[in-house]
Amino acid sequence: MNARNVTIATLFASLLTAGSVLAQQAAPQPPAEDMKAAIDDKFRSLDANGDGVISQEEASKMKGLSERFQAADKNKDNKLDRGEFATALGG
Ligand SMILES: [Ca+2]
Ligand SMILES: [Ca+2]
Repeated sequence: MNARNVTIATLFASLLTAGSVLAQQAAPQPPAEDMKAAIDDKFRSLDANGDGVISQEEASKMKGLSERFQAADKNKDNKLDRGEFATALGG
């Protein structure tokens, strides 16, 4: 290995180290899968009658959801499906 290759190898190693430090700093955000699972859990716990949608009455059980219900109900059927519910939670 000549001097130039050693320099490149050293530079590359330091880049890898810098990259892993950046990855660690980005870690505090919960992984998307955890967020999705949390929304699923909340959706199931709110869906008292198990019909797969959140009615206005069911939405009233969760603090702050009633206020966002109309905006989140994109298809205006007065129910929140799983996707609309995720939108209401900002997820
Ligand atoms: Ca329901
Ligand atoms: Ca709807």
